[in-house]
Amino acid sequence: MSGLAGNAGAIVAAFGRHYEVELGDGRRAVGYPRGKKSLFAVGDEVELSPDGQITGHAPRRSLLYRSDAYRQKLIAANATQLLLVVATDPSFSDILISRALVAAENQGLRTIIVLNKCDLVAPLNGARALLAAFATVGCRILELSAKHDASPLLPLLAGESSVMVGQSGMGKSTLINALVPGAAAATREISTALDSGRHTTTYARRYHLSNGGTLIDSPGLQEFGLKHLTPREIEFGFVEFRPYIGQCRFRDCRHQTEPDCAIKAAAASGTIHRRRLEHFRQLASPHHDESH
Ligand SMILES: Nc1nc2c(ncn2[C@@H]2O[C@H](COP(=O)(O)OP(=O)(O)OP(=O)(O)O)[C@@H](O)[C@H]2O)c(=O)[nH]1
Ligand SMILES: [Mg+2]
Ligand SMILES: [Zn+2]
Repeated sequence: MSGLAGNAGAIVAAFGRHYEVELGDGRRAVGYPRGKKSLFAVGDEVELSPDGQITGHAPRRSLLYRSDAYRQKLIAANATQLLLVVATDPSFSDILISRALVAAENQGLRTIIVLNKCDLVAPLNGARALLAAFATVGCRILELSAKHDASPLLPLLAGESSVMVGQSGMGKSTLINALVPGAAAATREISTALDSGRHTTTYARRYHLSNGGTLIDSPGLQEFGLKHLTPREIEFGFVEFRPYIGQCRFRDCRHQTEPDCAIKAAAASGTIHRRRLEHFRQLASPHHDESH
């Protein structure tokens, strides 16, 4: 590991107040942050003191995180690829996709949108219609059914450090179980009416794939706050806007109500999807940062 001596390894599970660390020789150790704050994420390369304190971490190649007015929530460090998992059922939030795309784009992560549960026929076309807004954002959209065959995803994960993000119940852990033999990630199977145990994922864990990639399962999220990003960084996350940037009448155009806005014109002509302009306007307007 570059720059780290001693007991060094990668964080493979994050429990909030402590971490599971995979050491260079394959052994697992428990790591504790020095202060109260959890400043590390799955994927971080850390150094442990003999008593398990995390004494340092290697520079990060990427850090996927979200933030609200009060705090940051680290999702994954050193990932190369984001898998945004949505499903035909239950329904998903499309602005949450735009939010996660902005965060990923600003950290140099490639994104794949996975539409899971395509075996459920009735809600399939509705889900596809909601995803149509993302057809021109430069990320692949993969349809599959984790329950029946998750293998189409596997070649896209080879050699990559991927992290799955999505709302609860979309099937992230089911995908893990389909792709990683023996993973036994807890999924939300509700077997009987008395079963109150909804086995929702409560902490992030990284798994090794047979093709050399790694894949992180993370707890479902309902919000993806971008308080840490400036309006320009949010704009940067809307890749299909780029050909039009600099073509508005005003150089500092926010693409809201300004006249002669090239983005607005592109949305009117259909080159930019109307929903994406709506998402941009909500995200770039500070008072609406947490609205959906
Ligand atoms: N019909 C169908 N159901 C699926 C499929 N994939 C997952 N499910 C079901 O969806 C439910 C939720 O799956 P999970 O894998 O626990 O979802 P999750 O995204 O990990 O949820 P959180 O851990 O709460 O974030 C379970 O009952 C799964 O059996 C699929 O391809 N088809
Ligand atoms: Mg889960
Ligand atoms: Zn404009």
